[in-house]
Amino acid sequence: MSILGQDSFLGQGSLFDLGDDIEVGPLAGRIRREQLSRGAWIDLLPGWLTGADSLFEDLVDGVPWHAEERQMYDRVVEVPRLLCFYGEQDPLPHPVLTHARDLLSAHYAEELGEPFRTAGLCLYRDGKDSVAWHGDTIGRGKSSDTMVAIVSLGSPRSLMLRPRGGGPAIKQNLGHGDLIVMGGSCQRTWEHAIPKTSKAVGPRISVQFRPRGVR
Ligand SMILES: O=C(O)CCC(=O)C(=O)O
Repeated sequence: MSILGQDSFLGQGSLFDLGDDIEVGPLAGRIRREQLSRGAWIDLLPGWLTGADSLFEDLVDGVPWHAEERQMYDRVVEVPRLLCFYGEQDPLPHPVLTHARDLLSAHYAEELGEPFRTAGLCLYRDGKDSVAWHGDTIGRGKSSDTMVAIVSLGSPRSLMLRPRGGGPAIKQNLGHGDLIVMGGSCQRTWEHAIPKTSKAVGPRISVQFRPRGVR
């Protein structure tokens, strides 16, 4: 029985893509940059990770997901998604994620000046799971430019971005295997969120690679 309450999440065959080999391809010449404002940007590469159906299932079943709680006024509420954080020394739950992190580190080495070191995994079980507007402002993201790279797996969800302090939001749809890198000042001058949706969406896993100290 999986954490999602089904015997086999993809038991009826591939829901997402048809490839067998789990792979991430080269980034150079394929990833495209979109400038936002105030020194923020996003890089996008749809379908970067291919053949990821079995990866998705492995992560659903193999990652030690846990719920977190937070204080909301006078109540403690459960954060509406499941989480697992892999620190610098922790082996990642699948070799393709290690490969993805290393490719990202190599591609952005000069611009970022340090490698991606940690991985935060989030499981959005359905459209009721979400994350509110925020920037990753713990660590370097608070005061200087940094990068957060996200690989999205499973059901498509919208990542919303808006300038901190006001301004129109932009919507980035993230599908199975898509890569988005938020860079420049994005964590301190913009905010991002995965809103709830009333659409009948299935589960999604987000894998976020960050440099040391950024959360
Ligand atoms: O689900 C996502 O891709 C975004 C996650 C996120 O912003 C976070 O965990 O800080």
